[in-house]
Amino acid sequence: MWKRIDMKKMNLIGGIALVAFGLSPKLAAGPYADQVVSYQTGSLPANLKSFTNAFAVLGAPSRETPGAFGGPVDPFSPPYLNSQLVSIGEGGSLTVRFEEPVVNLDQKEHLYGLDFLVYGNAGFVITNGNFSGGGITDGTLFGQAKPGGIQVLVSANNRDYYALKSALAPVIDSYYPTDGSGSFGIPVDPRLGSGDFAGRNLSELRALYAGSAGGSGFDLDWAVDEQGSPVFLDAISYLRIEVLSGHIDLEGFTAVTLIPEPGTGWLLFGGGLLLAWKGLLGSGGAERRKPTRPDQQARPSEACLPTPVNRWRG
Ligand SMILES: [Ca+2]
Ligand SMILES: [Ca+2]
Repeated sequence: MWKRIDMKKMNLIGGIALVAFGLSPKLAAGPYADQVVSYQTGSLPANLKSFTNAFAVLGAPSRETPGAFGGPVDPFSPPYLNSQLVSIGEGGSLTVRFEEPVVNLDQKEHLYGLDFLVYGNAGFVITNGNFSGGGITDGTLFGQAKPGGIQVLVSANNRDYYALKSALAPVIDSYYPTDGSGSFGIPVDPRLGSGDFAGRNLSELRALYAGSAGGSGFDLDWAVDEQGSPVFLDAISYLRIEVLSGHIDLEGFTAVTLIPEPGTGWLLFGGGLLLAWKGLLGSGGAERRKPTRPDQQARPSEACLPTPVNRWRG
């Protein structure tokens, strides 16, 4: 069971000073990260020295980039301003807190069993030279983080942290580029790889996204202790990103939206999936509920991708 801790009990963990930045004024209760608990910039490249506003990751990621060179955020046009992103360099870390815990549910209640999403600033490379709306990608990315240099850890109490380790764990700030027209909280099918996106234009990418706003999806079932043994977590309130090498740029964190109950409204997405969403898209945390502990919880070693979901339960 998780329990909320008093954020005034700041202390030293692992030699890293935890600094409470307080709540950002743009926030309200909901599925997004609510508070920056600590931020260490690490070693940032010179061009990212100004990307140190950790508050940028709180609340919902951008649907639009402001300014003269801005416009809608889509998989070809990721956010790029230091008001939208925070960067973390080698040796750095970022810890955020969710006011409403992120619950661990299986694929019957969370699409693909994923429990939270991390949004970065990677984008699909345009390979046909059309940057004015008719772009086509070869499925590769620009601005993405390199694999292997990042550790994602979670905690219910800000004391006991567990790494999320699995062959299935994605690289963050990589696939899947953010689409501001999609729904934050809905994961992209994690089986989709670069080849699936090759030769696609924007509307075809959106069809593959099937209503998702992109992001990298994580399953709390992937938690392991220091010995590498699986740990069952039914909910967490703290999320820490540690950068061991390279750097990453982050725009936000979202709990995964509950798959709705049957008969609560139907919506047809571009991907041809018939989806039922309670109260339509982007439902807040009020509809998330605490899980009961499953009798049979998949262990990370045996975790597998769920069978194709082409119909929501019911
Ligand atoms: Ca899960
Ligand atoms: Ca990046």
